[in-house]
Amino acid sequence: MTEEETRNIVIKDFFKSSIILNELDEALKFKPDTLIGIDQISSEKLAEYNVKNIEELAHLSLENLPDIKEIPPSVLVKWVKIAQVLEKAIKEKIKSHKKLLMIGLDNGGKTSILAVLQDKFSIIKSLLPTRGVKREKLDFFGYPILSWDLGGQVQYREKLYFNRPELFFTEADLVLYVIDTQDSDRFAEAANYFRQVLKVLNDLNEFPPVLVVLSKSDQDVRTTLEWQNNVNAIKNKFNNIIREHEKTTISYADTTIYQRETIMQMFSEALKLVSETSEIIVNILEDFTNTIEGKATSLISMDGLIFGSFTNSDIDEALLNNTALIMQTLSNFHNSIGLMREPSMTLNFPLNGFSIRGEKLFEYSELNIPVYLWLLSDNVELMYEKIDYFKQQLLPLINLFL
Ligand SMILES: Nc1nc2c(ncn2[C@@H]2O[C@H](COP(=O)(O)OP(=O)(O)OP(=O)(O)O)[C@@H](O)[C@H]2O)c(=O)[nH]1
Ligand SMILES: [Mg+2]
Repeated sequence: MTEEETRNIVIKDFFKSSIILNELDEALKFKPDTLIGIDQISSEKLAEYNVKNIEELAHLSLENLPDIKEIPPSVLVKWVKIAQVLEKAIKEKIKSHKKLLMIGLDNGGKTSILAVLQDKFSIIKSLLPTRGVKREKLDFFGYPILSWDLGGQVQYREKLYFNRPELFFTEADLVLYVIDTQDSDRFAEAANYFRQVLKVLNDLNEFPPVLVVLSKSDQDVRTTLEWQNNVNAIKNKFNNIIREHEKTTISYADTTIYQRETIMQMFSEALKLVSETSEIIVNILEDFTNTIEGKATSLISMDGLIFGSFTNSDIDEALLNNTALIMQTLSNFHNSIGLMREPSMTLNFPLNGFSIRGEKLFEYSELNIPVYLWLLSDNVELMYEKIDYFKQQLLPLINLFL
């Protein structure tokens, strides 16, 4: 199957089965009720407000939605967002890869993070400082990425990147700015470089999301007061710089190469910054969690990519995600010694009055990686009432996410 054909199938998942899709861009001219989840009566109502097709639905302004009695505003918002994601996917025909820029001082841990992402643990010990830029194709869960690892030694920073910034800093989909949390002597230098990078992006009129990676947050170090002070010092410095750049979205994530899951979680965060579909996934999780009276839900792939989580309590979210990741590791081990994968896994906490259950929803990418829906609830059985509807809404989004 060609890539084009694959994309068509992904797009087709958003539509009811009755449509025939020949040319991708034709799809935008279809009536709203060709989409799964929009009924014919609502579609006719929308037409009265001059919204006759998916493109027009995507172009409604979220700040100023028409007041349609028969369609609750929260539902309309959801439809508009889905139409927007679809329009973007179709118009771009989805770029063949995403460009990831790894930036930071020398010895910060950039190349090591890329090695862990690719499970190349054995090369980490023998890594040398990166000379200039190293470009590499990564396949992250079937998500095609072109990483640009900008060696951080001072000669490259001063003589190469800022002399011809357009060669390095344009068209990035994501910037990971890596800073060594244990090297407090160099925080000022790292902040200075960060400021230069943001300035050059700004001058080029480029505003990719930026994730500040707090690297070398090793398990034994994290609990020390010194490390916590270091992280606060970094955030203070960086937040000051960020304030000068209101168009750029920035967040933080800490990692250590000694715990692969920290790198996976960081990368999941990063992908959420890049992908607009993730917000819709969280909306759908919210809907689902509320209808089945759960405390927290998460959608996680078997190799640890968290597509989205919903909860009203951060503690519940941490409890659910950490438990789920460990149970998945256990399941991977069972699988590796030849056991069949269980479609459902439950951990009961009878004294605490709740359970955590993971339910396999589907597999994604050509690698057939299982994706589990995890639920923390007093009554996990309720999840089965709505799960099919939920699955139908999520599947096309997951395929677009990647
Ligand atoms: N303790 C600890 N050491 C790390 C971690 N990540 C990387 N290192 C070590 O830090 C050193 C530098 O790592 P690199 O990945 O080569 O750093 P880099 O940012 O690519 O450096 P340049 O290529 O010079 O820009 C290596 O000795 C790594 O083993 C981590 O999470 N914890
Ligand atoms: Mg390097």
